[in-house]
Amino acid sequence: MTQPRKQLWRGARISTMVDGWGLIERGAVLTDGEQITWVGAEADLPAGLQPQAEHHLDGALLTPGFVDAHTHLVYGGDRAAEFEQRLQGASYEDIARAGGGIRSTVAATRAARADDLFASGLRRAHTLRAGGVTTLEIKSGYGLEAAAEARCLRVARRVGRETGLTVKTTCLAAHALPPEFDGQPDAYIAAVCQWLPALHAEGLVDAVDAFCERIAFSPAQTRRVFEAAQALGLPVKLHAEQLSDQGGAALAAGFGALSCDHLEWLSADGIAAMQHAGTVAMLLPGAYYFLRETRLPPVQALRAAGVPIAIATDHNPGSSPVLSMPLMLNMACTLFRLTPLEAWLGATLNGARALGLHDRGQIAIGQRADFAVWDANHPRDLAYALGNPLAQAVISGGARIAP
Ligand code: DI6
Ligand code: FE
Repeated sequence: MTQPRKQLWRGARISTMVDGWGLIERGAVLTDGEQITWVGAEADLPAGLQPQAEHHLDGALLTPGFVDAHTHLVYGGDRAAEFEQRLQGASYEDIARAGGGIRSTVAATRAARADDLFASGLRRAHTLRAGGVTTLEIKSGYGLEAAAEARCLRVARRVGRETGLTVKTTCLAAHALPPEFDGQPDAYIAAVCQWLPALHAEGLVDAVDAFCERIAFSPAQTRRVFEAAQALGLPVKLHAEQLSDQGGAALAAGFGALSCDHLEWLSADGIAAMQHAGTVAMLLPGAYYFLRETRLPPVQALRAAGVPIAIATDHNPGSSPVLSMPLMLNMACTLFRLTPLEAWLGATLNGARALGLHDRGQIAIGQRADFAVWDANHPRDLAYALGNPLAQAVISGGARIAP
């Protein structure tokens, strides 16, 4: 498919997400290849443009594509039985300690064929894409051995090639202790640190993550993973303060982390450290909801400190089997009391920052031509709609990738 270089997208209501909603009535966007080269009111379009293709959007809403900057999209099996157990009173931590939870997904992932992991990952990515996602982070963390981690990261890359989505991969080998290392978490962490150089050399790692928690790894173990990442020049991020306050956010901020994620138990010290480092606070309302958590992340304190807030699906089989960014907009507002604008910024611009990307998240000159077109009057309509609004069109780098 050869794509016309210069394209004009006209007749849209545009929300640029520059200085707030940045609404432009009867707006137009000009793209050249993968980039936006002009945005404004149609009435102000420069004369003599001669685009090679024109798209009339009939008053639809055009927004930046969503950046889903925290997912565990590639895995085998499901955890519906565990969901049932939790409804009968077992906690997420109880199940993990009893060898279920992440470990059961690890067993199913190791047993799966790569083609099957790819097929299920692709289906999930298609669903996210239909809901306006153009950039997607995918973590490993269900292989927990060198070959299985590499396999999942390769599948993630393949999902990116197949869907037209930008996929950023994160190595989360320090997600849980695999059974063969029972009682030897330090030995497992040493192994993870040894795997990183080869995974990186194969081009499979854009960032390194860990799960710093009572049921996972200690701050000292997390630090060793971060030191190994740092030695390779890789950025870090952290599952921090999800179930308890381990001081993980401050540790990660000390390594200049791109983001700290979950954060229900984040302390004032953690907030200060994140502010100092410019680390994004990644809030995950799907996991909060699905685990029926009651402790809210400290949204007001994050706001007051000026820490950028992002939101994402955290799609995974155990704590957040959700595949809709519009639904996350709604939950971020209803559960975490973000304003619709904060939720949108979290799902676009700040999500991009959480991946270290500065070329997307707004409709502006020089940004990537990544956008979604909606049957809506205003972006707040998508945060209001409690469901799974689908985009009329999803464009990545100037090319239509859905529907
Ligand atoms: N926190 C989470 O919410 C996911 N991973 C993590 O570290 C859950 C992963 C799972 O339960 O499979
Ligand atoms: Fe997660």
